[in-house]
Amino acid sequence: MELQLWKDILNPYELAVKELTVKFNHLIKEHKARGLYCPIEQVNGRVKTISSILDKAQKKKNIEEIEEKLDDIAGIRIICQFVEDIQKVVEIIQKPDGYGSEREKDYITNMKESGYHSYHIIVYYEVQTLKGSKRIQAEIQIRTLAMNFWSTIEHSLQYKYKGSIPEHIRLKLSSAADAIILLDNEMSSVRSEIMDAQNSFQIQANLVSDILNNIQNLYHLANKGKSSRFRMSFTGFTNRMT
Ligand code: 0O2
Repeated sequence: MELQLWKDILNPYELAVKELTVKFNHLIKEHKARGLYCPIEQVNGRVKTISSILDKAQKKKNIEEIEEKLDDIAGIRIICQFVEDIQKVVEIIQKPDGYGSEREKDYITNMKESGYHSYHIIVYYEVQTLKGSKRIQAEIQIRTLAMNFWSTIEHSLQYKYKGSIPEHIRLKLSSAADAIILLDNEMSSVRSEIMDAQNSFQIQANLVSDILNNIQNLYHLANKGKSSRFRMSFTGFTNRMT
């Protein structure tokens, strides 16, 4: 297939990945601005490469079939701090005014043989393009930081060994996967301590940002003298705090 044709096919997927990433990042921002804990720590997105699509689609006969059967051409990865956050993110996505879910794969309760842990939700998402609107599938993978660490390493090894990872490395990966479960459980057991620490840090950061905004507003309101006095005393205050 010609490159231009591939570009035409993949364009809506790129748009979907961009839009979904912006939306989830905005959710993080909104939580932070309100001093609330966000179950989403990071969001990444990618469009599957042409070679990876071809690898996976070898058996499919035409492009419509590829687009229908490959549900992860548009991929969003949501990383959480704690394993409990995964369910909260699933609920956000499944909300009636959320994205809805077409299919789900719970590789957390049912770990893959490789040791892979993650929760996958396939959603339909509508994008507007020059050619009109298009409803496409996107795969949202939700996992903890620890699960993501394991999966990133394992993915590179799959690539290096072209899918046939030697047995001794597979055993190591399998015990590393067990360690990941243990690590996530240990972190969950001190979750409230960690969240308290993060909350007070966020409250302080929001307070500093509010004060600086107010000083800036004073400046714009032409109260330059007052604004400089506040700024100087605030800088002295924050220097004493650090
Ligand atoms: P890439 O490079 O991330 O795009 P299915 O037909 O539904 O049974 P499918 O479509 O492979 O099989 O679905 P599955 O198993 O849910 O996998 C979808 C994606 O999940 C994979 O995409 C990986 O990103 C991730 N994944 C699944 N299993 C593993 C695993 O054992 N290790 C790692 N590291 N990731 C996994 P791709 O196309 O394989 O890869």
